[in-house]
Amino acid sequence: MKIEAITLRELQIPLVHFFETSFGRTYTRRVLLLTLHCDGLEGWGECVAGEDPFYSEEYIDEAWDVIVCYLGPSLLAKTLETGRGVPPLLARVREHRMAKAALENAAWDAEAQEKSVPLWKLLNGTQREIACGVSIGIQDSHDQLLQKIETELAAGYQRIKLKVKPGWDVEVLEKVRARWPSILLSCDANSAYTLNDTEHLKRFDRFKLLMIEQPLWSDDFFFHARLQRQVQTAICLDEAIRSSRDAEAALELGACRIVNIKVGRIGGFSDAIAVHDVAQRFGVPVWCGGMLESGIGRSHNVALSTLPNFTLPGDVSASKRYWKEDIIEPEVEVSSRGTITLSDKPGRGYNLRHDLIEELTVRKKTLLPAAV
Ligand code: NPQ
Ligand code: MG
Repeated sequence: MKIEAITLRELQIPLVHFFETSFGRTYTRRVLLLTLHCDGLEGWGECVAGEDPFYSEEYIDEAWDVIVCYLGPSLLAKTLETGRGVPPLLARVREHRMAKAALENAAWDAEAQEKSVPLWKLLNGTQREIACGVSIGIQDSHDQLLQKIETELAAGYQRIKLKVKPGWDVEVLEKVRARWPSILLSCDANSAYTLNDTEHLKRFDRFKLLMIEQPLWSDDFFFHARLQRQVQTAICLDEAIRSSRDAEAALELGACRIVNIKVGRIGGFSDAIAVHDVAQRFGVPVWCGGMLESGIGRSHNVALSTLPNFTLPGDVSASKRYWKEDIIEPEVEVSSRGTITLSDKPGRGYNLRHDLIEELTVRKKTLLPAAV
């Protein structure tokens, strides 16, 4: 596959319902999509960076810039055998993992089409049906939250994850558990606590949560290991795991008992698979996180979730939970048993709605190889 051109697009898509975490509230997603044009094929990738550097340091305007100035030019006019050929070409640039992932995943997307195999099989996925959970943001009231949980349980989702922060935690969990004593329930703090909150976090133990996700600093696993020795609930790391080396260090330290895998945060499918493999070696389950993706990123998450050690329900939910209309056809749909079934179609398995993509696009730029 020769990379003849790369198109960047920014889409602005309003969320069906705002999404609030310990770091803030989002109403509209700014989505960065990439297209690799190679040999008549188009590989698509999504950069999941946020609008602001709050979940991690990466954000969309910076990702756009580093792709235009550095990462794009490193790929242009190159010939690739596989998606795995991308990381070495981008390695000179430090970090910027979400920007790199968008390019690498677009190459896998193209490779699956070229080889006429489903992307999930190209990734060595083994599960034909994946388990889905939902992540429910902080609401304006407890009643609104309970209402939302009821709706998602009725839809069939297998696990409910609640966003928590100081002031929206124990009391909320208390009410939810009183109403639903035995559902799979977890919480995600997005780094809202410190070790000074250890006694407070121990109070979460009585809610029998599946896990508490990233309670402490976004760059830490040393102090999470200290916390994990103090609480019974399994800690899951999200933000802090950026590579397979991080995963190995965290697991050897005992910093967590579950790992969240987001292909953007880790920097692409190759390294996400490596994190999956490290966790598997340690006997630690993984699950697929979410970044409020449009259909491209969502379909890529679905494919990744088919690997064998994705044994817990992911934050991979139906398109319609987030978007009035998604940019893929069919949309990602979740069965009444809370599962998504993989198709045998070649490539990502979901077609693009080019007209809708065009309509939602607010800026677009095509990179071409430098003239000789
Ligand atoms: C998490 N996602 O697991 C993230 C955090 C998150 C589905 O809980 C804009 C950009 C909004 C990035 C909201 C879920 C975001 C975002 C939440 C990331 O920690
Ligand atoms: Mg998280």
